[in-house]
Amino acid sequence: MSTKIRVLDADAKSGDVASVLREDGAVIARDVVSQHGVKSMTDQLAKMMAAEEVGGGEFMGNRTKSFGNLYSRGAIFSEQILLNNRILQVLDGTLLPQCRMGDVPVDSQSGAAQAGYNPATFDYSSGFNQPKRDPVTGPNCHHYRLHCAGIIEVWPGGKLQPLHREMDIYRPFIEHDPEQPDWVVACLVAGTEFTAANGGTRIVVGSHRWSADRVPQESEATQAEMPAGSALFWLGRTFHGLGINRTELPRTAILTIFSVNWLSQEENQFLSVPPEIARTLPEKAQQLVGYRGSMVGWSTGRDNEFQLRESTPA
Ligand SMILES: O=C(O)CCC(=O)C(=O)O
Ligand SMILES: [Fe+2]
Repeated sequence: MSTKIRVLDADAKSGDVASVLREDGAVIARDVVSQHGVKSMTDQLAKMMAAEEVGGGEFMGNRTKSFGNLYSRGAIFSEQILLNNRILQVLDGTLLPQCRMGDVPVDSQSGAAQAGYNPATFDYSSGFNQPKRDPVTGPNCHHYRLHCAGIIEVWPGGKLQPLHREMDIYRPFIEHDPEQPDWVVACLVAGTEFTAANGGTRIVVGSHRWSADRVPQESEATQAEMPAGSALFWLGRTFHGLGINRTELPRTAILTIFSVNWLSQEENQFLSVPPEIARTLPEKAQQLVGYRGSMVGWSTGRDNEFQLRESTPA
């Protein structure tokens, strides 16, 4: 395993991106969003960002501007990120849901393109006696959905963000365990070029497999360097943090973190993207925001697949 962040080109198979992510704890996939897509997203937020003061507090390094509620700020974000097949396929390959969200490549034998339910499913109709699952092959959840999402600009000056794991928010209820499956995956789309000089995200490659007591040293981190439109993925168990910007222009990240459906979302998406806004988004985006149920998350009178719909009376 390399200590550098491996970079896969636009023509790499999503399955290979997911394999590197599972092996190294982070990976860069090039050209996941077009330059036009990136510009449309950053333009949409430009006015609001311009009105914001640089700050953000100690954990963010004191020189950032950031906002959550990303998917309530225009359908462009859903179009570019939540409906992005390459992103969804990488999530399918790491969070291992029963309900896949990306298109499955055409099966060379049957010719059938299979999307949706994984054949190795939980079968709730047979009661609660589910067979034991293999966490390495999954399924590890019924579906996955948004965990938190926003834009982060790093401005010149500031301090290093402490190296942290996204899973730390669940401590002490869930402690780091290198044998755990992946329950949280971050997908950061570069809104500007990322360099070592402008605060490219620091990643401690391989730290998802470390024992719980190992403390990361700054010298073990490598910075993500990539052009705008590339995506940096990291696992919820990988140590990382934003860097210091030593240039004159801000560095912009469009950060979407996803988690398995049975964990509580970090950002309360039902407040951030309330039903009246979610209804304006494509149905797949509504599911990914969290308007979807299973044995967890049901609501009486609602279609579990698309909970903004009334269910048809039996
Ligand atoms: O923007 C970045 O480079 C990473 C930010 C991050 O990891 C966080 O805020 O939790
Ligand atoms: Fe983070």
